[in-house]
Amino acid sequence: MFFNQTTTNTQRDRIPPNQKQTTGFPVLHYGDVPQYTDLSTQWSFRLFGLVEEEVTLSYEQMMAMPRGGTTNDIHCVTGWSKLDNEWEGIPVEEVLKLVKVKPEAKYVMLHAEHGWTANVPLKDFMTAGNLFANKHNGQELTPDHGWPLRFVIPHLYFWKSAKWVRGIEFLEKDKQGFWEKNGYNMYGDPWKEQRFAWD
Ligand SMILES: Nc1nc2c(c(=O)[nH]1)N[C@H]1C(S)=C(S)[C@@H](COP(=O)(O)O)O[C@H]1N2
Ligand SMILES: [Mo]
Repeated sequence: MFFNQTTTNTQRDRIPPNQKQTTGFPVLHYGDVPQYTDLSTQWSFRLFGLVEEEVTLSYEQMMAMPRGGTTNDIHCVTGWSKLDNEWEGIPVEEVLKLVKVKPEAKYVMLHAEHGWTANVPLKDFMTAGNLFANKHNGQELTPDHGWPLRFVIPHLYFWKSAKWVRGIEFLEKDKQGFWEKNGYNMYGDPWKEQRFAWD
């Protein structure tokens, strides 16, 4: 399925408070960009935690999944917003068909390379249009933007959109991810300016 999440608002209404529009595509992350020489042996994608049966996919299996796309605006907590991003990849709804999530699961933790994590409520994770992207504006992602696969959840600050994503953990209780442990907000709604823990 293809979504366009940008058409409902006028251009001005699309920039959340205290954000500035950028036309570039800044690179922002903690740590080193992962290097891969062979994705079939160095990469896998794991669904675990509160599921009936854990599933691990190879890169080839992930790329063979049903595909979709979404066009949206992204908002980094450091103050830049980038409008009209076209993402392509595997919709969350397709990934969720691979497991039976236990009813007590209410949160997910996105796990990325090097142990980096980000937490989001399960309900937000499942929002239509969210996807595991391998393409941005028609091009394969570059390594610094998350190749081979990144999560995209545009209605929260962009730090929740884990680059180099390697798995989803289903949890009963909310838990801090990497930036959340470093003082950032557990939820991160850009329209409410939920930047830091105390916001
Ligand atoms: N694995 C990982 N993903 C990450 C981050 C990170 O440090 N590590 N930073 C986040 C932040 S703060 C932002 S703004 C976006 C930036 O994505 P970009 O570099 O493609 O613009 O990635 C998010 N995903
Ligand atoms: Mo960010």
